[in-house]
Amino acid sequence: MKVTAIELRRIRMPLVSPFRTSFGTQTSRGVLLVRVVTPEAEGWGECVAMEEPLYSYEDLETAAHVLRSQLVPRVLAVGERLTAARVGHVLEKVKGHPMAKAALELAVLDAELRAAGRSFGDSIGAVKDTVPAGVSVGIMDSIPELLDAVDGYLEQGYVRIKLKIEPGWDVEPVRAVRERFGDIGLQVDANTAYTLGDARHLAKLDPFELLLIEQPLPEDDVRGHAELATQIRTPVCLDESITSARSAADAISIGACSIINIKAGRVGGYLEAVRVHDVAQANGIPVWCGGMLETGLGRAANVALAALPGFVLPGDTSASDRYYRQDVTTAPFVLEDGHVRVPTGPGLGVEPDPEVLGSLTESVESLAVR
Ligand code: SMG
Ligand code: MG
Repeated sequence: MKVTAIELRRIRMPLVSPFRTSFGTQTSRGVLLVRVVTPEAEGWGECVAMEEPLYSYEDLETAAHVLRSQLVPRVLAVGERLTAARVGHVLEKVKGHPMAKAALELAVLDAELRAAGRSFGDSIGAVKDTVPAGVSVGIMDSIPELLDAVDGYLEQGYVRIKLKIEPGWDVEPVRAVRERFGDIGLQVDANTAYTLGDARHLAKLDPFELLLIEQPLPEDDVRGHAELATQIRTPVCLDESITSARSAADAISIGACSIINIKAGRVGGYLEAVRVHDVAQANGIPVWCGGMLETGLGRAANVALAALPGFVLPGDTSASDRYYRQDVTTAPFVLEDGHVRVPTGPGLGVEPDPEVLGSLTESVESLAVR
């Protein structure tokens, strides 16, 4: 494929409500979008890095830097033999920066598929028309506030609730939600806020029959998760620790997780995300699709990924209005009976609205194409 232009665009989207996790509070989402232009079609990729390196070490600046200085030049150097399948291989020599790599690969893949008139879902093996939607609920100032928020989401039809937890906000909020709402699908996410020394405390979550506890320990403490899994009854799910299909195989082999949260940005792209899914499926490990507060562009790809057969748990694939009053795509993702629909049009199957995009844009950088 011949690439005639590549553009990096920074946008800012106000969140409908602040989102607090163990590493901080967000009131808006800064997003880096990658646009790849070819004579036949253009493609979009969304970089899920955050403004600060608190979820993982990447941030919007490091992503833009490595795209500009390393990733885009390497991809362009391939010339007309460029295909989406080659992008991962071409970028392999550059260490790290999975979120930046994933965004570029997605933009190339989207352009390729739009040119071929093929949907992203079909190309990666989606087998469902709709996927069940869970919702991730941030840490709140008080339990009544949390119960109100959860009540609202259940009212809208979300089929699973995930509570963000941290030391000081764990057993009591979980107890309150269980007592008030009964037998709902309920899980928690600690974003690395605990240590193995907290095992006895985390075992206090056992009576609440949670679907899983996500990433309680630091991302490099894979062995610690394996040990923790022997000390608590709640199934251990890894998010931050799983950075590739190989690391998934390793974590599974030592019993560090019985469930995996798959995020394409964290593993360097959707094609590697599919390989993580395949490894998990071969080992009988259920997976679900994580979220990084994506716009409609990244959400389209996530919803398609969540339609693969091994995604047997509801994902953090909520409707657009859970995050944004105005999404960047012409049609927002909406909840239909607790599900969101997998796009079927060419490529990502969604279109950015030029006016909305323009109004949200902070900067656009055109990268030179020889
Ligand atoms: O996209 O609905 C979403 C957010 C889901 O909780 C979510 N993501 O660790 O899983 C996670 C977090 C990472 C982002 S927190 C700002
Ligand atoms: Mg998580």
